[in-house]
Amino acid sequence: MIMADQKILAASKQHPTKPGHVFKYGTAGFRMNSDLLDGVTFRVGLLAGLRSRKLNGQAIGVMITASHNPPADNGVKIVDPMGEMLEQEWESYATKLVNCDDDESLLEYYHKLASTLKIDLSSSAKVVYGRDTRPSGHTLAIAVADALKASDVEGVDYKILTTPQLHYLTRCTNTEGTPLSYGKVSEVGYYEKMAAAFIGSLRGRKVNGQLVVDCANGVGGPKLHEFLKYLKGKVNFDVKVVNDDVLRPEILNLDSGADFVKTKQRAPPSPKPEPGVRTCSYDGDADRLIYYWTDPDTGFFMLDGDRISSLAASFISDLVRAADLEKDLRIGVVQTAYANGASTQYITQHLRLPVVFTPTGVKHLHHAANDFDVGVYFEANGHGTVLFSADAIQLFKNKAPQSPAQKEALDTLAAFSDLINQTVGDALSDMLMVEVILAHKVWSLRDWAQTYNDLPNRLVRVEVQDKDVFLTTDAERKLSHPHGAQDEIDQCVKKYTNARSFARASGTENACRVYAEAATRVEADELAKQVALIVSHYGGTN
Ligand code: G16
Repeated sequence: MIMADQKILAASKQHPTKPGHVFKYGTAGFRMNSDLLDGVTFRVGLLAGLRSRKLNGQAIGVMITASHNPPADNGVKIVDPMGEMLEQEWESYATKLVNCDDDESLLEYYHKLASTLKIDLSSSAKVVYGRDTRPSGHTLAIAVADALKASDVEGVDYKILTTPQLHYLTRCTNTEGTPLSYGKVSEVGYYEKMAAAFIGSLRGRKVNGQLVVDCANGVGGPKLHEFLKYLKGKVNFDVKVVNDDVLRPEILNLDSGADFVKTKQRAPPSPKPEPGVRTCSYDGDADRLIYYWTDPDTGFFMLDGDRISSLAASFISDLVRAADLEKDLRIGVVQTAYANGASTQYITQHLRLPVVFTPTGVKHLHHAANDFDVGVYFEANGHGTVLFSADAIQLFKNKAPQSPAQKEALDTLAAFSDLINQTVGDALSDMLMVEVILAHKVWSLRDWAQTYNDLPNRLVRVEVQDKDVFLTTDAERKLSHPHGAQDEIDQCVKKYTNARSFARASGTENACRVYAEAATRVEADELAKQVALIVSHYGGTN
């Protein structure tokens, strides 16, 4: 046996996978109780090295996070060179590699992949990696490091980062020194870029009043504090950071954060919501964002991913019109089945923009958004961004303006395209984007909320014995399996006004999700309950 193989075998013995488990690269990589992840993460490290070698030594990212999941969970996912999610075909290689029964079959499959994909195992390779604040992240990062060392891959450990920062660093590493350079290859470079683009996009407009940011006691807290230092003395941005305690890992995502706000449809109980104050929540790894306020008269009001999407699409299409680029650029919006029907109607009928639907998972939305010159994509849960094509960015920077108004629109678009993270949804960048738009429009959250009325909706989590029996079709809007379940859902939906409902297995949690919307709150709640019962019946109650 050659030396290189011996090194991999020896290292693999230090990081065994737990027998009796089947692992799957899901919506956002492998995600589960952290006790099960050491061997999985080691093998993901091996695959990331192979991917880098396959792509001529370009850096590949590995992020260790379980985002919105409870503190006991963790996860690991691979990031492609431009900061996008791992190419789908490789997800199945990852699943197979991770599920190899023992060290020998692991090595065998590793070589099989190398030979079928024509990967030269002696070529150079690089992997950059980071982790969120979960205590288990530290040992999992060691598993990645050991895999890289054993397979002779250069590794750069960025330690604690938000997920979008790791995506940013991956892209910066691969574009450094080229005309496509995305920024300085450092965390500081990220803050500097965001700060300059925020100031550039505001173009002298004032951010109105205080913004409270709930960081879910995750990595977003310390990173936001750090970012704010880069604005000091340059712009007046009054931010109060709350739920930013990362020293007590057990409170990560507890009764706080974007997922809590979206699913419970209420503000985190702590700190006590201040009536009328503009507030937003990040999730545990700071890639999702939800806005809301508590009105002294009407109570809680949420502005979720659909609202952020329509706000961005409306602002950008107005600017594109003002810049006289309407005929040159195709703007489109990407949504999933979770999008509120009223938002889709607003975008297609009021903004007159096309909407495309994909399955859940930013990897799908990102891909579809790339088909437009300006592709706005957000999941209702607050995960998303806006992608600008190279042509669009060239036009913003190089088109000769015919009037001061056109110049203003072009300059704003150019700065705006720098502000919005082009690699993945990013709570910090998205928050700055929303703040810029509100400042330009001189809007409060109430003004923003008045653009359309959401259909009342409800999202329910249903624990079943076997979530994998639920298979979907039609961009997850219908169940193809188990037979009979969709018919029952259809019959149920018919009983309510303007109603829609669907069920699907989560790709990040051991549960199914049920979404329902209808003309009234009572009907939406009732429908969600009925469909949840159907799901429990077909999936076997836990
Ligand atoms: C991940 C994905 C999102 C997806 C969410 C929930 O988010 O990146 O695209 O919407 O999981 O997915 P599922 O319904 O399949 O569990 P995060 O923020 O948890 O990484």
